Amino acid sequence: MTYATLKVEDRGAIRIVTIDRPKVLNAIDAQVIDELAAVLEQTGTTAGVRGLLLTGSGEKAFVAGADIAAMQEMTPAAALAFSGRGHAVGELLASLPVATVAAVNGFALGGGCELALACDFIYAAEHARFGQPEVKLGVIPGFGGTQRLLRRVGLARALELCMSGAMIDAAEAARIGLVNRVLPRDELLPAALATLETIAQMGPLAIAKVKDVLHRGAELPLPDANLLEQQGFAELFATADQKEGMSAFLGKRAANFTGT
Ligand code: CO8
Repeated sequence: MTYATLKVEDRGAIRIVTIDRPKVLNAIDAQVIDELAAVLEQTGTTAGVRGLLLTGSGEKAFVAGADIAAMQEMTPAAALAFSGRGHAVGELLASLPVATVAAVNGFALGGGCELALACDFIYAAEHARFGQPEVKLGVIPGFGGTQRLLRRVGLARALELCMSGAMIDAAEAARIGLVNRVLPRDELLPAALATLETIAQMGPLAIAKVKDVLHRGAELPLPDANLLEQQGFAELFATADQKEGMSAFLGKRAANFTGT
């Protein structure tokens, strides 16, 4: 399948999705959203894909936000629909049964920061910049930013970022827990790929389950979240992968997981 706004490449078991509108710093318009939704839906049902890396074209930007020119004349109803489609992409990312990494290779502003936040973790190049500058445009984040940022960095920092519109550098983003790792520019994609390849060696059902338990558990009261963990732990004992993983360990050999 080919896309007008995305480059999609499978490198072994890892799918690399690059948002490819460098002339507008990879700004997200409706076509980007639709194509992201299509590629994510397809990824969720493709057995061979065991990890997803999301990045932006060029060296300047991951994504500099939603496309301001495309939003300028939107009515409230159109803005609601656009935001809803953006949120659906965020949900698709969060519910993918494989690990997702945003490799942030420059500006991640507005919708770009929000898109990165919908990935399981964020790796950033040293020159990357993060921010939620929507208030400078007279609006607020509409792609999950207020809520995912709040959950990742806490209320005080989310309020400061969303209300000041200020940009922070990669080191500060790591300090506040928005970013997992900061890397020299040339090491960003190799490091993100290496992490995804390591995760791809694990039992795929266990990876899907632990991601689901963490994402869903984060929204539940602790007793309910702990119950979710217990159920997930127990369910995996009905799988061939649990038998294979434990007998491989005890037999001092590498596990051969089948995802069953
Ligand atoms: N939308 C449209 N075009 C953009 C955007 C954008 N978000 N960002 C940059 N561009 C364009 C510029 O207009 C410029 O085009 P041209 O060459 O034709 O003049 C080109 O990209 C290069 O940009 P600059 O010349 O501005 O480059 P600088 O290095 O001077 O500045 C910045 C880089 C700081 C990143 C600057 O471009 C900037 O501030 N961009 C806008 C950032 C922003 O405000 N983002 C938030 C947008 S609102 C949002 O994301 C809300 C999301 C919620 C809904 C989502 C639902 C899916």
